[in-house]
Amino acid sequence: MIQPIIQYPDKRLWQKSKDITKFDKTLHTLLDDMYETMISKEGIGLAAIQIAVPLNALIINLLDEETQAQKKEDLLEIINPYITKKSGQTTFQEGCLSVPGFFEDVKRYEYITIEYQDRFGAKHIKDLDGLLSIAVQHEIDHLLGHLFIEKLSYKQRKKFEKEYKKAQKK
Ligand code: QAP
Ligand code: CO
Repeated sequence: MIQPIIQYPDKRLWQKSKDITKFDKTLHTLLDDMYETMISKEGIGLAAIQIAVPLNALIINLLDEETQAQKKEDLLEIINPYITKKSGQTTFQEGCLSVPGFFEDVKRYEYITIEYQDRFGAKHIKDLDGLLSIAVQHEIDHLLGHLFIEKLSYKQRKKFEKEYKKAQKK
């Protein structure tokens, strides 16, 4: 089922999510709901807390390079992730379904290594680069209770506040 997405400044976005211990039907329903909700809003990444569930689960579904469409077979479901290596620096114009309509350049690590589990509890280790590395860092920040707008420069933050106030008036 499509679930409502929590939006800034909802306090729940600042809470730390907890590790998942049961890889059961409840988890599978959560992951399926996250996927439906993300696709319905044309997102490429979503953390469980964005649909009000404070658990360490995130999904990513980047566009296929050739067709520019999202293929479900490319869907990554990442449970209980942590970054074990990070290096380099890259900048990308990020957005977030919890901060709709706002996009700004954010600095991230270029390369990361993550350890995580899949929906069945099996453990995986992956080296990531490119947009996938950026997306995973953005979503892991959600699990830790952080939003990309916290990483903005003073000038970028002023732009955000101005645009946010303007959008509220409508
Ligand atoms: C996270 O973000 C991400 O404001 C996923 O009006 C960010 O899917 C991954 C979206 C940066 C990689 C790089 C945002 C859609 C989607 C909006 C999203 C909007 C419509 C954001
Ligand atoms: Co986000």
